Amino acid sequence: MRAPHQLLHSRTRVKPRYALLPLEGYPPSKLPAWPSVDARVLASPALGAEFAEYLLQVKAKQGTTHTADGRIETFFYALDGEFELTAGRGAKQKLSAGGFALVSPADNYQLSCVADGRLLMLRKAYEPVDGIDMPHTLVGNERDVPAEPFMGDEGAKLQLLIPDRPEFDIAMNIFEFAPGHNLPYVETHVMEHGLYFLQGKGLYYLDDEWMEVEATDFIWMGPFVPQSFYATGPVSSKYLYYKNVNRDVAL
Ligand code: UGY
Ligand code: MN
Repeated sequence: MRAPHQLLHSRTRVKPRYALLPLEGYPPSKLPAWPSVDARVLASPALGAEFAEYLLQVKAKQGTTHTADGRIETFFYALDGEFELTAGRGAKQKLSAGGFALVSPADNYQLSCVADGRLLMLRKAYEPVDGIDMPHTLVGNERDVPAEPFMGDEGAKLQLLIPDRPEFDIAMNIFEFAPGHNLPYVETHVMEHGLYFLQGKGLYYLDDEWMEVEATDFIWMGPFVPQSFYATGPVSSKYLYYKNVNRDVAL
């Protein structure tokens, strides 16, 4: 943390189509559903996003109780610490580092913290489609999800935490790049991203500029923002990102 008398340089960028938020400058606030928990809203409609994403710093015995509204689905990913989740009529499940859950809009849930830790939470209005059933709650851990080379590059591995099936309108993926590896092109697409940088550092291309990024940064990428990435090292770079998928354009 910078001493108060030092110069105020910042990598923070908030633009109409993207945002880079290094968390060092982001003070926590409180949410009614998470009593006493330090919460940072990383993305929301106020930024331009069509979803909400949060970083929650949770202490043992803190947590939340949620009543299903049939509309909002919620994704959790444990960065560290230990949590217990009960969703719908399912059994109590443990979430520790790398553990994740996508809770169906149809399920009540209770989440409590057993050992202090950080949780990423993402909320989105589920987009129903006639003839496709809403998915059930899904719980897993990244260590059980296969990592596939991206477009043939063994140094760029992609894990899909949520199956790519029509009932799911959300992808939550982990990308890991060995030092020196990169996304193979500047991609531009209708889907948006909420990206949390888990490990390492590198250069992110957003719109028309290269920017330095590192672990704990958050990036929002709106629809059609040109984007790419180089991992610089010395350790591999790893990020978890949200993407809206498997739905047509609403007109
Ligand atoms: O899935 C994606 O769109 C991914 N290749 N984007 C990204 O990493 N910025
Ligand atoms: Mn992308």
